[in-house]
Amino acid sequence: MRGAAKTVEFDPTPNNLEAFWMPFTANRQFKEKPRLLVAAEDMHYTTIDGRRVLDGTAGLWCVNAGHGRKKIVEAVRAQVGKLDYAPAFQMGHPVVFELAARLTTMLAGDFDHVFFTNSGSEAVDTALKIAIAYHRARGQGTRQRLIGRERGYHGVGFGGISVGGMVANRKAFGSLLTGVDHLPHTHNLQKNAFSRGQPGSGVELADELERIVALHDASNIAAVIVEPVACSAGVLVPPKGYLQRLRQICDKHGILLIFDEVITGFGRLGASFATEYFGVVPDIITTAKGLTNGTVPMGAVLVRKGIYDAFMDAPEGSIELFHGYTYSGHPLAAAAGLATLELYKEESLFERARDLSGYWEDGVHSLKGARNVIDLRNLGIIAGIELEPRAGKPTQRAFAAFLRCYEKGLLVRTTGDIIALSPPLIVEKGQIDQIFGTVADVLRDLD
Ligand code: PXG
Ligand code: PLP
Repeated sequence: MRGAAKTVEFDPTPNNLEAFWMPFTANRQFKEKPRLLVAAEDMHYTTIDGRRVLDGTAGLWCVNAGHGRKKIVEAVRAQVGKLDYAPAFQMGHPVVFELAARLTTMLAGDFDHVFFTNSGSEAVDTALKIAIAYHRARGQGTRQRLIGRERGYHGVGFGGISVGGMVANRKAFGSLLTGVDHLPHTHNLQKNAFSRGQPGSGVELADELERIVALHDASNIAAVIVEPVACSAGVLVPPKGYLQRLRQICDKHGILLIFDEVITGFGRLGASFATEYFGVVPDIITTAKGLTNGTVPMGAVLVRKGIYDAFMDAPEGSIELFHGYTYSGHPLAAAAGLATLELYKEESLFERARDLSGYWEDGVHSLKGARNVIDLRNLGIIAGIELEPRAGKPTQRAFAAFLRCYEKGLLVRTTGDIIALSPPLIVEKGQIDQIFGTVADVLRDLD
């Protein structure tokens, strides 16, 4: 006989919230005064106390088509009733092949193969492994070094935090991967504050890559990984010409360029991917989040022609890449992904985002002159509002703004003293007004 099960009844009082170790959260503070969401539809969350909250962040930058979309919900429901799980290794199921084929058609250029993961972090670690193994397969096994960037966020795997550049995500975790260098970040308040869209100053920061190559020699370098727009570190928009310059230098030295499009993919910039928006084609793209509209976890690595092929010289019948996850291409995620891509297309959501981006930009910059605002940044449907930190108390002013916005019915996200905004792409103009109106109200009253 099994032991008597502990009765766990859901009760939103702090005492019963103890067991869950929450990610990237001030656990003790949260559990003292929890913020719980119980439902969501389109642009709004419903809180446990029955309030409607406008989603200014698309969940965590992932719910690009808005919440509870019927098409996706129905696809997942149908899939779980038909095939709940299929082994991912040496077996397959039809939906994931369809999704992979569909994804490759969304990208300009010759991205012709997709590796599935369950998150952006796994996509990043997968991409770094593919880059190193690719060079090895071509007889250039000394190319092992990886280059990331200061203030980069590439998830939380050991690979991702090694190439990432956010000190808090790195400092407690030991020696990380060896053989990693970092480019300087591109944030420059003195020269670029209050830029609309891409800032004009800083293209030369890409030339730092030449210095790293000169130090180690290109024959030892596998790949450079950057976010086209560094979102997690506070919406750092690349200077004009910067990504183009990185591409040129990588080409010159045979270094793979990886764009981490976990956030910038699926319409966030008003184009399918940042590669399309900027007209710069990397060799590998990592993505996740909007791939399934956040409904079921899924990430993906897209590779350009030639990368997959380099692995296919392995002996017939042998496994070409010793890498994969139990849930790579999970049927529910694949079904959610297919339905999501159809929905994006049916509702022309990427075009909608592009058309709204001017109105969005005006909304962001209407905050100029607001109390404590030292910079405003925007691209596509993303905004960063940088606040002067409270003396000796970094992050507190922005966090206070987050709490007050939530009380006033708006969900925003903060990182350091920066407020980040990225609503679902179905956002209406009136809701854009509400977002910036609420932030303006909150900043007016916040010391
Ligand atoms: N790369 C990039 C560029 C990301 O933005 C990841 C990798 C990792 O993805 P997963 O699925 O493992 O979380 C991300 C995720 C925030 C925030 O508010 C950003 C992310 C995740 C959670 C919060 O800045 N980015
Ligand atoms: N740890 C153990 C003990 C396992 O057996 C497995 C998978 O079989 C893993 C970790 C990896 O899990 P996943 O494939 O879900 O990443």
